[in-house]
Amino acid sequence: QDLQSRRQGSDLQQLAAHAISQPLVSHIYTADPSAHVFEGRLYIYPSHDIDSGAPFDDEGGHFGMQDYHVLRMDTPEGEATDCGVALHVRDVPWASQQMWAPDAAFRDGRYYLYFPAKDAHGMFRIGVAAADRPEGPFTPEPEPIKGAYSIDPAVFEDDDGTHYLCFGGIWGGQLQKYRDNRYDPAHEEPAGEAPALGPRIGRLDAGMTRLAEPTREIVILDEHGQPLRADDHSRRFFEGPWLHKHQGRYYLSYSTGDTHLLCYATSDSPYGPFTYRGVILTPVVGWTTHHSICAFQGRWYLFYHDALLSGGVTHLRSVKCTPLHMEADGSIRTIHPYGT
Ligand code: FUB
Repeated sequence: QDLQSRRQGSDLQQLAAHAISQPLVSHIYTADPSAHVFEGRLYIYPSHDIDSGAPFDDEGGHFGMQDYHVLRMDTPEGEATDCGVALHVRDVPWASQQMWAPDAAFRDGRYYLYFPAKDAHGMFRIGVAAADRPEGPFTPEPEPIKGAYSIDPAVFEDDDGTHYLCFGGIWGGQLQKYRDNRYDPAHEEPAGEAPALGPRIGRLDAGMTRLAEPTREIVILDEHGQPLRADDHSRRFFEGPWLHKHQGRYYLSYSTGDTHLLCYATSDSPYGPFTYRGVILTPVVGWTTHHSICAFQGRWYLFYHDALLSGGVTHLRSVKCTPLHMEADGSIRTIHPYGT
């Protein structure tokens, strides 16, 4: 992480001059943007980055976020409005700290915020909170969602109205401690030619606060139909899964973590297997990269973050938005956040 920050530190001014987009807001730091169109407007559900004073560590302890603010935009090119605090960790009975990347969904007149946080034992769990309005305030369920774990929830609504909860992140996100939905502290990230770990996915029930089935692991295949290897760090899943659908095909996009790429894979089922297709976004300033993909008035947009505004402080990030080009063959054109 230090190496990445140092390399970028010397280039910051040049990168800023070539940045393809500006922060949506600059009065607070925001990250991990999950964008949706609700009531004809764009609502963005980001993490709210703060400097909590926690020391840097490999588990992401320095990401000490405590609450969520929802951002609203009339158009992707317009001003973003900060709708204020939507949920605070002190109001979540089971959560103790680290309100990481959230997502939101709508069903039957209610809005739902899905969020990871550590419980009193230091384990990441995924919670859900409900509201009458897209911007909240959200009222949390008293317990985390049974059967969900790790971080980075993303809720995908299919054309038939079915909602799927997808989640997962390795290293500080603790996904490597689970096999077949069972936790074992002895498990580590697989190594070498062993298959890489995949995010988990399960259908939500109609009430949107429970899983309707045990989650399954999503497998990502290479061009030969083999699961991506654990040592394939420039392609394997790390964190930040996101699902969208284009021309009847499912797209899974995600961060490769220590190689700092946003990649994507496609499938004919939300459960996969998905086949790796390429890079969406080359590395941004800061260690993490995390995104969402959202259509607004017939055009696709990538919402992402970088740490340029804070001068490269990796846990003080800013969310941004840029058009995303889907090619005629269904591939996604690679975006370079600071020009080519
Ligand atoms: O924002 C905290 C964590 O950093 C997120 O959960 C990860 O996806 C990474 O962006």
